[in-house]
Amino acid sequence: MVEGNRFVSANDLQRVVEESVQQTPVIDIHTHLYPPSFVGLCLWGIDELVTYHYLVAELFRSSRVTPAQFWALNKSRQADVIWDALFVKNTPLSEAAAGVVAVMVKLGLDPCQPDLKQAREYFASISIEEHLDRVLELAHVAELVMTNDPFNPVERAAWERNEPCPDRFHRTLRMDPVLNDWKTAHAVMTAAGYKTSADLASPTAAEARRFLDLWIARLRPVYLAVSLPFTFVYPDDSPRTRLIREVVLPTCLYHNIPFALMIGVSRQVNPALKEAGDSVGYADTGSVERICVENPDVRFLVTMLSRENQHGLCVAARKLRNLMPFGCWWFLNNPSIVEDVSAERLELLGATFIPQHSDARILDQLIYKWGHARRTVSRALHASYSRLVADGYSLTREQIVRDVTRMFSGNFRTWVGATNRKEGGALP
Ligand code: FIX
Ligand code: ZN
Repeated sequence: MVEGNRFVSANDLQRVVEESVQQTPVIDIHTHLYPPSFVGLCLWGIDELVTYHYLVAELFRSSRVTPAQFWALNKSRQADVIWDALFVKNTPLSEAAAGVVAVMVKLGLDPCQPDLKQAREYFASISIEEHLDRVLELAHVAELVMTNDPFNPVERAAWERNEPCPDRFHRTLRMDPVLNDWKTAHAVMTAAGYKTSADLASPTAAEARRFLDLWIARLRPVYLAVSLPFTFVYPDDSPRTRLIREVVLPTCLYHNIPFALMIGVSRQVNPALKEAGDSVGYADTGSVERICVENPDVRFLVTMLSRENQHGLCVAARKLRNLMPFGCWWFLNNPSIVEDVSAERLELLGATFIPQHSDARILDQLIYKWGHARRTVSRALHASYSRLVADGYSLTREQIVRDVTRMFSGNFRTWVGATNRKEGGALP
């Protein structure tokens, strides 16, 4: 038997690791969630769960309905079509479908119903405020990080109305329009009175920074973020490289906040699927190394979408102390891959990475995305500790809890809060 600082035996190891992983609160560093006050943006409930874009993509493989027919339906009819095709006529085997099942079971609902009647009655009987608390408790999520886009008119209006945002919902600033669609970003900035120009001529950089400074003062983001295509190359002679060098990185340095790069998406390979139409491509980890080497005082959070990029990202992080790998993003968010990637990261980086983020778009998803992530991460951790104990190391529960806490919140807190970096403060 083991307690506190006494050594954990090989027999008890799996149970102690699972308990530690299950009981440790997490900071979910990348989601698309909004607080209840952001009406229309805060998504929850069975119809949203079942029409998640992952399941929309899967619908068209198990049904004869066409995308045009599907999009012509209203939300609840879309949910009925998906429920029938993926949960009634087929076994919910995929991770996304199994996720809905896991959420329903945790909420006391029957996932084997022929329709969504029972589930809809349940969600109609509860308030979002009480549901929010329950979901965060069930998922053991202490704080989460939003994806905030000041170029999105609906969201911009909500912030300009000063909609209340609880502290546990951390903000970010999404740079996708600035770095992937300057035409749109330039139009929004110009409409807001900033003297930017399509060709980036002066004073575009200074004006764009002024725009970001205003939104940083308004949202107090924990990081700036961008998703980048798999073709991303840094540096090159594109407007993107100029905007990164003249606008985004100086802004990160000035406000001492990290820059998150999410690299490897191939947007809209099948536009008929709308949000479900994106894909993946193998990206250049050399670009990650070069931007980190070129900017030693900027802290980078990096996740890469392609499975084939995971090893390169791990090795790059061994060379670059301002590079924090995080999460098993999107198409990697599957138990077999999360366990594999986490095991490799433990072997190459110890506990100096952030194992997962949920990317949740619907509040309820936190329940299964963290339930499944904790299960797989604890398996990878158990394998690493087992080897250590088998080699004769005396491991304590306290050490295990310390490692898990570091990966689930400590690394992120340091990354976004470390103000002493300039004085050469050591990484934790
Ligand atoms: O760029 C992103 O933040 C991606 O996560 C999303 O675009 C994507 O649609 C998603 O929801 C992945 O899980
Ligand atoms: Zn995302």
